[in-house]
Amino acid sequence: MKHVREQFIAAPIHVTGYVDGAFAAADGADIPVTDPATGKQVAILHESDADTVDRAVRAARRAITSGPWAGASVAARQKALIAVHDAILENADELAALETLNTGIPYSQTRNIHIPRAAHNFKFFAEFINQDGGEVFTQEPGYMSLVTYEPIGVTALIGPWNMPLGLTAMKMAGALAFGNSCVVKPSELTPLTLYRLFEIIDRKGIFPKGVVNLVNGNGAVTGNALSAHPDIDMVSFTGGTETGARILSALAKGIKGGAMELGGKSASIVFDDADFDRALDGALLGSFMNNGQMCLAGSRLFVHESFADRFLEAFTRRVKALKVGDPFDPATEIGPMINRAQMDRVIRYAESGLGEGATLLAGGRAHDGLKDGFFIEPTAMLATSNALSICQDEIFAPFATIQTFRDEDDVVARANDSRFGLVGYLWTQNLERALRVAAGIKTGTVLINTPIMRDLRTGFGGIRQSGIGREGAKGSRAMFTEMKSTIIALEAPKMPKLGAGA
Ligand code: TXE
Repeated sequence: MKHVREQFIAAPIHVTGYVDGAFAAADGADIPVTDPATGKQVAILHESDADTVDRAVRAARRAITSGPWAGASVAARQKALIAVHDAILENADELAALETLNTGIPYSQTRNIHIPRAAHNFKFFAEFINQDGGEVFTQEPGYMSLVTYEPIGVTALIGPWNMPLGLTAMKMAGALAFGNSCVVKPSELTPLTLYRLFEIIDRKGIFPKGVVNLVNGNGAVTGNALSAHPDIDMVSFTGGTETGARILSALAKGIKGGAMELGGKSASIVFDDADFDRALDGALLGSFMNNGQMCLAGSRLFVHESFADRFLEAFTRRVKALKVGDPFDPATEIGPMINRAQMDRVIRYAESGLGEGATLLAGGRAHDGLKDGFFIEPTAMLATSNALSICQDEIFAPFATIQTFRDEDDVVARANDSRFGLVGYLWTQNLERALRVAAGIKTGTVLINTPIMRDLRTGFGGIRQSGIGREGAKGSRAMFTEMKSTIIALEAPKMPKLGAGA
């Protein structure tokens, strides 16, 4: 699959938008798209300007007010979703190669985890809408009340760069399953896989015109034009907390809502009764998978002091042994950071950690990797206090902090001492402790004795600055539908008759 790199460096592809069933002309500003492993340009992104965004939103509106998608049957929506699922799997090798080329995530992870999961989202929601229904209440004598869920309308789906296809596919699958149309905006850093998916969808003729639209470009231009557009009905966003706040203020002007899946700084607590090896393996995967660039990374470790020395020694040895290199190499465990700015930022965090009194256990520097790539050494630091910036800020990199603890209440308080609230990881073999601590952890998800597990039947999302809303079966329904209550009188209502005394 490495040949994909040579092919794209030799002939960078042109990425545009897809509006109303046709690829848009390459007319906006040119933005270079880079392979982070070599620093070389692999595509030219032609930015969608406000006019293109407006055409995309109008096409999406037409698609749900007239034409075959307006009121499309469950069977029709299922057929389209399964067709996307199949198309992703048929093209999995190429999509995984493009994802690796554009993000630097090891091919072993994009091919085996991310691309199959992107496909699975479409199958999951196709099955969910077959079972899903409204509710009927008959408790009030003389009345029947119905709760139905109607499509919310035109959805704007704005995605991040760390798992571009997988995370945005989840939004697309949910939005389309519940009968909406969408305008998708990938990150300007990583547009390749979604662009390729739209080419495949177009070639196969899966959706009627205007149901799925793609706009590409910077947040300040294309993203802003989309989230501030008066005719979108909601935004589902995954990305940084500051951007989420900006999008929410644009939505507030139209009294509209948004679902925000933002950053995290999740605590991973290893109690003295944990299975040592399982906790060690889990802590490593939870901090370093996907080059450490995961919103749900459990990279703020708390280790019980009774075996802290042994854990620190084993953890440090394994971090130093992580294989950094070409993400197309099957042996590679850590690829490059997404860009130079992110690489420099990680190194600055290691320096600030040292300045604040933390101890460097491993890494903290640039790594030779491939020439001109954005590689850093996987990093671990022993922190003296949870107040350090390396324990409070989302570094979004292969960077773990470790603190020790003695007391359960104290560690719960420190785990909750964060402006984020995405996930809490617990490692213990004591059931009572697991459930007691899980109840005390202030996050949207708690994972016990497992790293990075997602289950679409449950909801995933955060509290505090980690976001608003939950992605998953019923969470996505809440996000992508309007709940309507219809109340029917079954007999003449027993109510006062106004004006009946005349
Ligand atoms: O994301 P941005 P960035 C975190 C992580 C990372 C930080 C910043 O800590 O270091 O965020 O990353 C679009 N209106 N996460 O700056 O800017 C943008 O074009 C509308 C966590 O790259 O939030 C892109 O499509 N859209 C995370 C998307 O928002 C706008 C994933 C995300 O970009 C916009 C990624 C605007 N005004 C980063 N400005 C996670 N939760 O997994 C930007 N965008």
